[in-house]
Amino acid sequence: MKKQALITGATSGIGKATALRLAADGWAILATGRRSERLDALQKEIGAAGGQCRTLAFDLRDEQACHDALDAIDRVDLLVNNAGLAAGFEHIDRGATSDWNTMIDTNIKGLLYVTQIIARKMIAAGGGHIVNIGSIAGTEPYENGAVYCATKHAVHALSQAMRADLLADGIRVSEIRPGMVETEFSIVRFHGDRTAADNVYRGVEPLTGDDIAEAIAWITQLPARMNVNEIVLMPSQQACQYYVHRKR
Ligand code: NDP
Ligand code: 8X3
Repeated sequence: MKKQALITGATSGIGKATALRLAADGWAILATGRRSERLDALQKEIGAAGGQCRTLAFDLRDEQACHDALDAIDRVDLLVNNAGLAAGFEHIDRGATSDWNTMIDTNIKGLLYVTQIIARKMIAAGGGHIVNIGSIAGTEPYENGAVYCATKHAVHALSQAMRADLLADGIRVSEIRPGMVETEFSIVRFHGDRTAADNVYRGVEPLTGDDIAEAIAWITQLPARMNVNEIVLMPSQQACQYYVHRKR
């Protein structure tokens, strides 16, 4: 029987790349996200390549929807808590509270709802592995990103605390904290403004979703005695949040 990997936010970017990579590595994929047409396309793509994929379309901000979608799943060997977003780029006095609620409800509360449901299944099964997608924003807060950074600080704290909570249950917890990755992230952050989104990556070769999937594929095939607590993955042109070398 194939091991099962549940990936949240598999309709785009890092989550989609991870679903394709893990399916190619022999995992049976449970792919989630809200956009069901994209999930259908992903399922077809994985199936055409000889892999297995089931899809679950729901909004993980809705606790009951998480239960309706996930309670009936028999086994999850790997949970990749990837779904998340930034919404808006403003100083704290000008940010939209609706954007703040969306980020907090998705990046923190949604991650918690899914994690609790799946952790209980892993405990019953005697083990598992949870990979949280954090960010360098989880330790390096920046101007105009207060609430997004706060949510990723929360993911960083939760990763460390859940690693301790689940230690005796044989559940490994890893956190991947990337710098710039070119996905739909910036288009979402700037509410569809492609010029503003493109400007984020101006003069830089950012990471790709495949680069992050490569790291996830590596840490999930390590021996059970070995855990990667944390990986910080950066583009070569980005030293940290504050130093980016842009080529003309
Ligand atoms: P994308 O916008 O490309 O993908 C985000 C994914 O999250 C989509 O599949 C989206 O699916 C899903 N998602 C968002 N909201 C919800 C929701 N309410 N319910 C269910 N699914 C949801 O961005 P990335 O791939 O870049 O982002 C993935 C993760 O990586 C995020 O947690 C982000 O914070 C993190 N990250 C990104 C970096 C970057 O530079 N891109 C750097 C560091 C971390 P759908 O819209 O179909 O629901
Ligand atoms: C997403 C990338 O630049 O906001 O986490 O830290 S950044």
